[in-house]
Amino acid sequence: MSDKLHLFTSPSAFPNPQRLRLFMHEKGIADRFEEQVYNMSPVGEQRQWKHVKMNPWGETPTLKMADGTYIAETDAIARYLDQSMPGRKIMGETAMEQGLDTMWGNRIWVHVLY
Ligand SMILES: N[C@@H](CCC(=O)N[C@@H](CS)C(=O)NCC(=O)O)C(=O)O
Repeated sequence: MSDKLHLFTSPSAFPNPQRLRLFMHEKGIADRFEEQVYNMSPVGEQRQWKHVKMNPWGETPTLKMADGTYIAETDAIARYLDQSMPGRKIMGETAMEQGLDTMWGNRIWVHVLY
C-alpha cells in the first residue's frame, strides 16, 4: 500500500478543490498525493455511501491519511498540511502572520468567492 495521502477532489467544482490545489502548489507538495477525481454529477461518487462515510456532507475536497483517518473542510486540510509537511509555512509562522492569513482568507471567502 502507498504511503501517499489520498485526496478526493473534483477540479470541475469551484472553488474549494481549487483553493486546496493552489495551496498545495504554493507549498510544493502537489505531487505527494494520490488523487481520486470525482465528476460531481448530482448522483456522483461524492454522494455515495463510501464517500459520505468520510465526509457526511458529501463534499470535496476530502483527505484520507495514511492511517485511514479523514479530514475535510478546505481550511482544515490546508492548516493540517501546512503544519505537518516540510517547507515554508504558507499560513504564517508567527501569531500575527497567522492572524492576517485567517483575516484575508475569511475576507476572500465571504466577500469574493461567495
Ligand atoms: N466547507 C467545505 C465546502 C466544500 C464544498 O462546498 N465543496 C463542493 C465543491 S466546491 C462540493 O463538493 N459539493 C458537493 C456537490 O456538488 O455535490 C470546504 O471548505 O471544503
